[in-house]
Amino acid sequence: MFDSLKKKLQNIRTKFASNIEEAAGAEQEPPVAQLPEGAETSEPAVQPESPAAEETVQEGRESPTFFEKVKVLVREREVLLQEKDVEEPLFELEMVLLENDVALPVTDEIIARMRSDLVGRHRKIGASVDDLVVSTLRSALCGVLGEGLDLRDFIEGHERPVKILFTGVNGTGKTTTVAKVGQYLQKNGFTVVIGAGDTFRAGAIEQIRTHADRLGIKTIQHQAGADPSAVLFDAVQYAKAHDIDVVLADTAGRFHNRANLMNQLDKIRRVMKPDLVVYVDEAVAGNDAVIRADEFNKAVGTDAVVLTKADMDPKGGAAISVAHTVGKPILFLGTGQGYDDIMPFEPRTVVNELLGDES
Ligand SMILES: Nc1nc2c(ncn2[C@@H]2O[C@H](COP(=O)(O)OP(=O)(O)O)[C@@H](O)[C@H]2O)c(=O)[nH]1
Ligand SMILES: [Mg+2]
Repeated sequence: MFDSLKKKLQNIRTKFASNIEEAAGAEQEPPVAQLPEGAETSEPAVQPESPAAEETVQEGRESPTFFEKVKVLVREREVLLQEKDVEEPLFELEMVLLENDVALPVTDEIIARMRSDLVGRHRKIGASVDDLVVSTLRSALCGVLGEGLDLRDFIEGHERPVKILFTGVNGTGKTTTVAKVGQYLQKNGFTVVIGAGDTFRAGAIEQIRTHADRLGIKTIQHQAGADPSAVLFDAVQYAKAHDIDVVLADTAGRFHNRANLMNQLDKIRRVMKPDLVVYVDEAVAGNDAVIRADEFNKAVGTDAVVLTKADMDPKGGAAISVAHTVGKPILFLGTGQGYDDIMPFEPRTVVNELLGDES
């Protein structure tokens, strides 16, 4: 997932780090070179950090060890970066983001955040300059990814049955996502019914029915060609009668600019009264997915986004851009064709994945 972007970000990190190291070197002597002097003069310099360190100090040794002093000196290094110190890596970062399908306004936002975090401020450099770079990059990326949305919390906070409508264009993975979300919710202790609301495409009812049967989820279905609002109304009635927690509504693919299908969606919304309208698109579509999601939201409203096929997307641009562009959170990433291949979108985890970092 996002391998091309990950690799490029790794290179950019090195670039930033070497520029910052250079700027810091120009400002002050390297800390190790200062050590002999500092070691003699800074008497009570050490604040023990770990219980082990505290023990050693309490064991009667009055002055800190050589190693502890190095740590303190390194930790206290500070640098005041100027625009010229980061101009080049910032430009490279901008290019990398754009090449990897991050939308222009989102790229601008990330660069602006990085610049304001780095330039003209006294920044402490810890044991490694890379830590400073990573934390700045992490906070810029988290800034554009927003908060995310935990579906379990959403369901807990709403009256049952919670009605979730899945919509978007054809072939992006709506039906598969409905099945995956069904299993995810079952595993999290919720009961689920699926409404087979794609009555338009040949074979669509059988497709969702097959998934649901495999997962032991009840499907409410009508004949092919039936009015999808009637099917989904029935699914909601079924859930009410059987104390089901969640109704998942599959629908036919549609474009926001096709009037008849959009009118049909309007009717579905009026009849089913969804608590959550989820727009599904594929991460591999990059900027197209972001533009479609935005247009869809403007045309009919969207509460959250699922991006499928993230497993096939080396770039990650849509995943980075869509929440900021549409102003709605990403709910899940689809990460494969199996029912388990779904990942709740937790911005920090995704950023850690991008930065190849577990912390
Ligand atoms: N690799 C991959 N394929 C997916 C994912 N989600 C869906 N698909 C595949 O995309 C194709 C279209 O999926 P479908 O659910 O029928 O799309 P719909 O037309 O929007 O309902 C199917 O072959 C799915 O197996 C995903 O996250 N990763
Ligand atoms: Mg479908």
